[in-house]
Amino acid sequence: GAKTTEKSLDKKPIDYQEVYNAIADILEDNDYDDGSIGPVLVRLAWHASGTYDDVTKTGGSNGATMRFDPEALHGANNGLAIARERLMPIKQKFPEISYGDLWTLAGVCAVQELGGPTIPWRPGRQDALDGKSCTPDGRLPDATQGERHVRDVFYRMGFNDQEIVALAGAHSLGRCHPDRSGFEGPWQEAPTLFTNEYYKALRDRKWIKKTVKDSGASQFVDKNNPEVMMLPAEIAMKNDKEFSKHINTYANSEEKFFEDFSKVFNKLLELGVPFQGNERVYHFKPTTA
Ligand code: CCH
Repeated sequence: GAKTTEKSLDKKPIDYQEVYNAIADILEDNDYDDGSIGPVLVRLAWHASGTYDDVTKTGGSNGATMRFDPEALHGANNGLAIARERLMPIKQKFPEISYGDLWTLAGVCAVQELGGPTIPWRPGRQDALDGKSCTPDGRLPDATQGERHVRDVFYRMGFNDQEIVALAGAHSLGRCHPDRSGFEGPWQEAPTLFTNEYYKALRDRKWIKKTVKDSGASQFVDKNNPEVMMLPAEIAMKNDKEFSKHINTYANSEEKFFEDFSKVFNKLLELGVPFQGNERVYHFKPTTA
C-alpha cells in the first residue's frame, strides 16, 4: 500500500564519507607494489578525467567510458583494469554510486590517505551505457615526448603552466611498470607518501639517461640511486624556463604545493561534468589522524 510506495520513493541518499572510508579500508595491500593500491587509483582518476577536450567539450570523468572498448584498450590505460577491479567490492557495497563518481572519489581518498591535502569533491557524474562516447586514442600525454607536447595536451584540457607543474607532483606517488608503460621504477624513495619530494628530486639530483632492459625504453635515473627515475617528458619540463620556475616553487614549499594541488586536482576531476549546481561539496575526513 501507501507505505511501500513511500519506501521505494524514499531512496536512501549515498553517504559519500562512508564510501571514502570503505575505499580507505582497502588501500593497504602488502602483496601489491610498495604496499598500497592508492597510487594506481590516483592514476585511474587522472586517466578517466584527462581525456577532456575543452574545445569540443568531450571526454572527462563523466560517463566512465574507460569501462568500454576501445578506451579500455588504449595503451595509456595499460594496468588500469587492476584499479577498476579493486573498486568492484565498493561498487557492490554502494550500488547507487556512478563509476565516474567512484573512480574520482577513490583518487581523492588515495591522495588524502597517503598524506596529501584535502581535495574538495562533489558527486554528479553519470555513467554512459556503452562505448559510443569513448574518446579517441592519443588524448593522454606521451612520456617519450617533450615540453611542447605536454603543453599541447594540458592546454587542451584548460590548464596553464603552473597547474601542469602542480598536477605533475602526483608522481610523488607510485611507480612505472615495464609491462604497462615500458618505464621502470618510482620517482623517489617513498612512493606511498604524498609529499613534495618529487620536485626536490627533479630539481636537485643528477639525472642520467638509461635504457630499460626489458622494454628498450629510454628514461633517466638518479646518478646516486639508479632505482629512482624520471620520464623524458619530465626532464624536458625541468629544462623549460617557465616550468622550472614552478618546479622550484614547489620544491621550496610543500605547503604551497598542497594548496595548489588541492585546487588543480579538484579541477581535473570536474572537467566536463554536468553538475546541477546544488550538489553538496564534500571535504572528506581522513581516517588517519
Ligand atoms: Fe602519470 N604516469 N603522467 N600522472 N601517474 C605514470 C604513472 C603514474 C605521465 C606518465 C606516466 C600525471 C601526468 C603524467 C600518476 C599520476 C599522474 C606512468 C607509469 C607514466 C608513463 C605507468 C605504469 O607503468 O604503471 C605523463 C607523461 C604525464 C604528464 O605529462 C598526472 C597529471 C597525474 C595525476 C594528477 C600516478 C599516481 C602514477 C603511478 C601509478 C602506479 O601504478 O603506481
